[in-house]
Amino acid sequence: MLYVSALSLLVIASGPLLGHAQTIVAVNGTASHPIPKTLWGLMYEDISHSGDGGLYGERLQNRAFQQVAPGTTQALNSWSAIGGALIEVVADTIPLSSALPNSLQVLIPEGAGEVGVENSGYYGIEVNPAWTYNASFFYRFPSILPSGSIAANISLVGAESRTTFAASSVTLNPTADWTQVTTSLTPNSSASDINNTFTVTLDGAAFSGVVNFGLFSLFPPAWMGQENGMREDIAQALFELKPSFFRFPGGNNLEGESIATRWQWNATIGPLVNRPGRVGDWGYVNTDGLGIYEYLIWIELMGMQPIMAVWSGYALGGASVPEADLAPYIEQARQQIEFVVGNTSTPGGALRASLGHSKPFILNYVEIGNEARFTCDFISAAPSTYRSYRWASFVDALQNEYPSIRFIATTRYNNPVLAPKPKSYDLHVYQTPTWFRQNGGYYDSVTRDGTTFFEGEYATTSTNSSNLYGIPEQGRLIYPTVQASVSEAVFMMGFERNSDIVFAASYAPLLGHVTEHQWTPNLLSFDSEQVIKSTSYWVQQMFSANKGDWYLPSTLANTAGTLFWSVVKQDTPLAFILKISNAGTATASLVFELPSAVASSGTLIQLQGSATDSNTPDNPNLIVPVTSTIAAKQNLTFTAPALSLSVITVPLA
Ligand code: LX5
Repeated sequence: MLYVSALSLLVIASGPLLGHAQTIVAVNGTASHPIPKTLWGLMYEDISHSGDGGLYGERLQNRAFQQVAPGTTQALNSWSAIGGALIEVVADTIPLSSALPNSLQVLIPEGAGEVGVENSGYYGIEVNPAWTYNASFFYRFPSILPSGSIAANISLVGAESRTTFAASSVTLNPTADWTQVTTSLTPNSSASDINNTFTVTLDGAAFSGVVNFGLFSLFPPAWMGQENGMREDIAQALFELKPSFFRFPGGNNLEGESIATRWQWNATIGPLVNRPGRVGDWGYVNTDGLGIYEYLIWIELMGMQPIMAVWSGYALGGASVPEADLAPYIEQARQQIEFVVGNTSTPGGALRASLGHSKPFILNYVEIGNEARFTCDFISAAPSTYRSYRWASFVDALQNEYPSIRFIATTRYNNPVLAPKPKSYDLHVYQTPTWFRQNGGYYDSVTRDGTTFFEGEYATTSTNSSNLYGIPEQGRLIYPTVQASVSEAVFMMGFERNSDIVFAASYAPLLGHVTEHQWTPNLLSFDSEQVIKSTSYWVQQMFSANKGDWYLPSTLANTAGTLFWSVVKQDTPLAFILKISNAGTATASLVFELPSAVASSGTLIQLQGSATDSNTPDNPNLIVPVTSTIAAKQNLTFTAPALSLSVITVPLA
């Protein structure tokens, strides 16, 4: 049970000088528990183009015509013809690979001028003269061969202006065999907007006939130079959150609408020509260019550790694998973990080493499935099959193989009751600002029986408790608001206070493209050239960058109120860190009775705004944290502005 003491008595004293109530917060000098290193991190899945078109560095959409029906308009998604060229996606008679059966067939009419194809990217392409883009594609001449080598021009062009920002000529040899060409593009200037395209053109005077293209790519420098890596600005914004873990690959996007379309780790490794991609769970094709190996390398570069999910025998469309047929899926999960941590004498470890990482990756946490909690899901047998055999089947087999890994169940806590008893649960909540304020004590009364918790998904989705997943007109948020973010901060203070049992927590979803998204709000929104750090992003950053090492119990706040706080102690440099969330519309005054003498000044980081203020594409920095110096003393008086989160760091004397 949570540590409570005389401290809990909330004392409201009227401030003689201030003429309004002052909240007295007594702070205990004895820590109740250490703050886990893993407390703040990231929940990720490819939703709203978080992966393809977001974190993943590739700029071309539908680059390899994966998982599309040849001959359809949909198959040409993001592609269009230039000049008189006739284009179609075909099931190639000689596919580039068994994984990539489709190619883009381009007919160059007799006597045509410069004709070809163009790709509009993920709703635009940023043209940045500071970058050298790697560009490439595969080609073959399926029927008539050119009489000799011909030139193809690869360019970055203004979609409307047709201004050429970068161009390079490559040579196509007269061959019916798939051949890759690569080149680099360095723009001579930046474009005024993102309405730019990637073009490949040939001179119809030099050749008329058919050429098939496959697996195009346009890849600017990736974050930290990772091969086939991450988009720099998005990865950097995530890095600045100082996250300690990365939950992947999902979320729903792990599960697949069907068993066949589930996420499969082994389909996401090796050369890109061998990655078939899949129809993701959020209405678009995942290229799987961002595969398990790329995730793990990036997680390591970011200084995080993975919380990795394995598929657990259930697809979102409602299908559960019968118990008798589970073995190959359990084996696939075992091999997934072996790929991550197996030593090189194992097939998985050897495969990892062959990709360039012989040392096992860190892996302490593995989730069995995602959200096997839906008892209300009328089409789903998920909870019952998870309870009746899937949980036990997976965890028994995998725990036996990997005794040092902590396996996480994805049902509600003890609902349904699972056997064997899970050591950890991943709980999710999407709610209103009021709910988050009133439920900061969610874990306060949880029995301490060794079970630990990962709050793998939480966010304010709406201001309307009877319609949490509705539309904006019904209260759904498009972008986090100040009111939502300072209320989430109260729930996060509850994680700090209970971080003896809550070892990790992550807002969700993490990323969303402003043009095409299946869910709002998101922690970070982006388009093809800018990243919008939401007010909730800043709250996450203010907690993660000021995590502290020890939790100091203090007077408990009134959960029905609007003023909340937490106090932690940091070892290096030695300091008290006070967090104050004032979700009210009036300033509020507090006195912190600190347990020991402090320096005469400290640092104040403050996020403050009007309740419905949000950072948006038109005004991405409307609300940002402001840092200043603050006078300090052992009895520290602080006036919290309305609708604000304040983080005060006071060095000990
Ligand atoms: C939610 C929960 C948004 C998604 C799920 C995640 O973050 O993928 O784990 O989807 S939901 O509510 O539609 O199931």
